[in-house]
Amino acid sequence: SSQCHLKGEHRSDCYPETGVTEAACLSRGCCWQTSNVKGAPYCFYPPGEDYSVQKVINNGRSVLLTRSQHTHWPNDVMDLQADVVEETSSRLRFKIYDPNNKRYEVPLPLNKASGSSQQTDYSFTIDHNPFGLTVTRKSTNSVLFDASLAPLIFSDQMLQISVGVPTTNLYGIGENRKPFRIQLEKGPGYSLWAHDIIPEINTNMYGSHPFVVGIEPNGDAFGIFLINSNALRIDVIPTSPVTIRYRALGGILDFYVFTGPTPDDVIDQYWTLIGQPPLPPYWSLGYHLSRWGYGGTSGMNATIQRMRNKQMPFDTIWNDIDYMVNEMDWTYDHTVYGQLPDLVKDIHSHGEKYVMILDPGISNTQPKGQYAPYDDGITDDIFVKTADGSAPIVGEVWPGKTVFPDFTHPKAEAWWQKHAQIMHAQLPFDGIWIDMNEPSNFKDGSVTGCGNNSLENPPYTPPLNGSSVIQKTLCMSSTSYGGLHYNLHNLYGHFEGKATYNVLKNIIGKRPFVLSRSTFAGSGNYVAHWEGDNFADWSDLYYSIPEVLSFNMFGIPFTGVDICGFRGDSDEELCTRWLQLGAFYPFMRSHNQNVAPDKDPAAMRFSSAAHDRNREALRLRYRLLPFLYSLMSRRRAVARPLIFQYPTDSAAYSIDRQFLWGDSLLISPVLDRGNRTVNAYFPKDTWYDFFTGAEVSKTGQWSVISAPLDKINVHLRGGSVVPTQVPDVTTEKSRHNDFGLVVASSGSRTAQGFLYWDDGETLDAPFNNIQFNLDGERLTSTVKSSNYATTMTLGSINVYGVAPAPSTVRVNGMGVAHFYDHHTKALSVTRLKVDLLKPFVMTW
Ligand code: MIG
Repeated sequence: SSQCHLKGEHRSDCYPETGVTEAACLSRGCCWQTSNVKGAPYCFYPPGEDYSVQKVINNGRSVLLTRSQHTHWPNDVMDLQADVVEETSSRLRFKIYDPNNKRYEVPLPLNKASGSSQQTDYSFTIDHNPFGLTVTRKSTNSVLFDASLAPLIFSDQMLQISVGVPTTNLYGIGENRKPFRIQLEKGPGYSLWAHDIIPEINTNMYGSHPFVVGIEPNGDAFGIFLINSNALRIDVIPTSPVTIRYRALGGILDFYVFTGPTPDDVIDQYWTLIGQPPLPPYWSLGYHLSRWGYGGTSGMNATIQRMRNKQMPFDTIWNDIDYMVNEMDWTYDHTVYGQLPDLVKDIHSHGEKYVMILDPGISNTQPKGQYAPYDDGITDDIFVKTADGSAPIVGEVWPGKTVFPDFTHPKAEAWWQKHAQIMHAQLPFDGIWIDMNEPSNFKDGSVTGCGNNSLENPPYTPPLNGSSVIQKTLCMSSTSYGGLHYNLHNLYGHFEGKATYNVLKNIIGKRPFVLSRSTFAGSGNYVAHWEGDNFADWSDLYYSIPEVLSFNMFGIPFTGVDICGFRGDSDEELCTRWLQLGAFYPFMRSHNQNVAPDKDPAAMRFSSAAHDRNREALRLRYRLLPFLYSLMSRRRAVARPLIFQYPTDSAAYSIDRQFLWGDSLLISPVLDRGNRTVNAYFPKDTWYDFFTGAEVSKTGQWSVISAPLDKINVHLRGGSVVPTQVPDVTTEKSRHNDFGLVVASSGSRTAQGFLYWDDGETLDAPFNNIQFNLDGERLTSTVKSSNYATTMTLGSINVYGVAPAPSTVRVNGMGVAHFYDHHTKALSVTRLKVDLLKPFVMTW
């Protein structure tokens, strides 16, 4: 019909499932027209059949909507309300919901702004017929969020909205494996549905983070967050403007738009809403040693001994599921792991820490009275139940048949704590690793399958691994205290993480360390994250960077991947390169599958030359820990893409083979076998080789730089001061060593930096904060805070970009011996004994 003439970019897909035909399309009452526009659907909703505004209320900030015709999706909500709330000057909330029947909403405490903001960086317009909303950046008139493009669909199990955005530079949407910048030319789509699957392109992975950041051509940035925990499909369609099409299988449409304007501002605005991650314990910033299948304490001991013998820094040793009896939580195997309590004592006496794994599945097949975690859970009634609520739903995981704790249940945390405490009395663990919390189930739904209903078989299912929502997880109709698994699935790991964090905090009375595989927006308040079951090859080495950068946007900066790869074999070159890059993951852990050969840095099958290189990578990590800790203390992203620092540099849009730590260090790893050079981009700025102080001569361009096997390229941005510390074999030791400063002079011969320091473990610890400032030939410190009583000695200072050669160097007025390299223009002073808790002055 004539009303079906609609330009491709304005069409809204009426047949998102596969197998569309003209007949099938028309039978839905939709339009069928071919199109040359890439990504445009042939089958689309007729324009005009959409919601329109019936009534404006609340001073133009809320509207009542209605539609006259049903869509083909079951149970359209015909009457809706949409609210626009100007929450802060840089944050707008846009919520579409059913005003007559309360629907499921994500039960997370967002940091709600107190009131309506008067002064905003944005304006908004509501279109009436059809209904639409646009949000415009006032300073540039750029339309950041254009939800007026296509019909809105709001049926019970299929909600769809399309949002136009003013840029092709988009980042975020996870957890999915992909290059850091969303590759628009591929018209990509992402399904967000927590799933136990090996990391692969185009598949839904362990967590859900419906957050995207856009960087406009002028460098202004904005963010869009849809808070919805149902299964989501987010397609990024290369129309003009680019369309982000959201489909949700339930809940409501609840958006937050952040206006930046810098990329860091956007991240800050997002984190302010979902929660800023707490500072982790200092030891957890050290290197973590883990594998599945040590074969008992003897195997653990062998690994520990070779690490210690070779003076390789590490802070922790971890146990995977093989430490348990029959893989049952809160047990340990009294045969091959019988010595574990003694080993943990030995670990602690060396200043090392112990972390072990827990899976959510609780065995329900033990004789009554034999397995208290199950018996108590039944008494407390805290397991996820079948659809009718009559009994716990039974799945199968490592211990065989299991039931699943309902961490939304008010009694679940006390139950978890009771068993943690009993275990802790025998094995005083320092951190907890929670795995399989998508939740993963070896059976689809349950051991007896699921009912046949619209929850298990929703009218629309996004492309999913296994193509079904129940694949490798619980039935959608199973019930928790907080509601249906259908709604809560993507939050299972989040609630387990929260409970585990609280329990650990209660037991040890210090900052908890919890590592979780499944996460949701806000999980960074409780947990660190790793990428799951990656593979020991070079491509997985590369994909670790987008993963780490994305999670630094998602509010879980404390992220890494299994160094050297979890699955498969590896060789010493790959492991060395991975340790070098891994030294710059905020969370640095090696882990290994049970069937894979040893890949630890001191593995016997690696040459002693490889051992030396690996030790260097670990020592570099430990040397930089005070800087990493200081970065983490800011509660901001730690690992950052270049584009966040140089948002107007179009050459940096797609760079994800290099990244920054804070705004100071540029890390340019080797990501290919055999390479002894790196093609690295240096944004227009001043850059120095971190190790030699030599200035990079050409910036604003790509350069091939040398990268021998024993070196990772790290460059320091002019204008930065990086605090370091003499490395040692554990953080307990290194924390007592001398500090150092590496100071990089900017073009205007200035530099700034700071050192945050506390006892590394106390909650709300008193802290010291020392700021450093370079101004020409004068470096000074200011002690901003000195509430943590300790000794902090500055042993060395390196200043890069010093010219002309200094004749005398004074520290606190006293002449000191110095070394000046005429070639690199680096000035260094060593053997200092400066008290960092008093202001100092260095002049030359
Ligand atoms: O079904 O506990 O991602 O790190 O070694 C595999 C065994 C279960 C998956 C985790 C991996 C861990 C493994 N686990």
